[in-house]
Amino acid sequence: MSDFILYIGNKTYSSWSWRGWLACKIAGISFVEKTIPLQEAGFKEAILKISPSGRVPTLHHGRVAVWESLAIAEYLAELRPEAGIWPAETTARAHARVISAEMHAGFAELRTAMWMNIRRRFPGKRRTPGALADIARIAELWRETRAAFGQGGPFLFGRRFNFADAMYTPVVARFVTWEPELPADAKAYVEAVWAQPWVREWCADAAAEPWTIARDEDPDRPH
Ligand SMILES: N[C@@H](CCC(=O)N[C@@H](CS)C(=O)NCC(=O)O)C(=O)O
Repeated sequence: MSDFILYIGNKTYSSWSWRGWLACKIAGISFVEKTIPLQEAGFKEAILKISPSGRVPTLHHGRVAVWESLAIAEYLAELRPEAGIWPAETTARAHARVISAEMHAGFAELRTAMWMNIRRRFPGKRRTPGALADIARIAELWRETRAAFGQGGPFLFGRRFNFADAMYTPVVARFVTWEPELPADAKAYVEAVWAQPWVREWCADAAAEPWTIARDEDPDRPH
């Protein structure tokens, strides 16, 4: 029995859960996954029992509780420094951390306008000016990162999918769902991430989930 427990929301909708789950995969730990379906009866009370912020993902490891996605990655990087959660080289690692922090703290317009719903396709909808500005910044950030560090593979830091890629994986999912116009290099990155085996595993699990959040099924809901 694993001594790591990762609490997550529905895989279809819970973008932050995905990041925490990918951190566990990259770290190579064996962990028990416990799903608290968001918006189902009693979900908030259930989350508050395991996470003081009332949010998921939350990782429990013995007496340690870590309830922020970025902090989960940092905790696992300390426990498993060899796993490649961050790049090994200092400059690359600094860059991976800064673009991960930029994702963690930003792109609110994109996240509000084009929410994550892995099972649906809403092409062409919700191209608000703010979302398009966030998308342009993300495409630029991916381009600069790959130009500086991406040689030798399709991911932001080349061959290995690391936590910076994990931070942008739910953005990739949004691009697959909402199909905003993207430059060719961003499209190539989207395809590489979408084909990554852990990404496929999560999407297959999402497709099999029984829960639906009605609000997130309507692409024309009020902004
Ligand atoms: N800053 C947090 C964000 C976590 C978050 O917002 N999680 C959402 C699910 S994707 C949640 O728990 N929502 C519960 C709610 O809305 O009540 C992190 O990085 O982990």
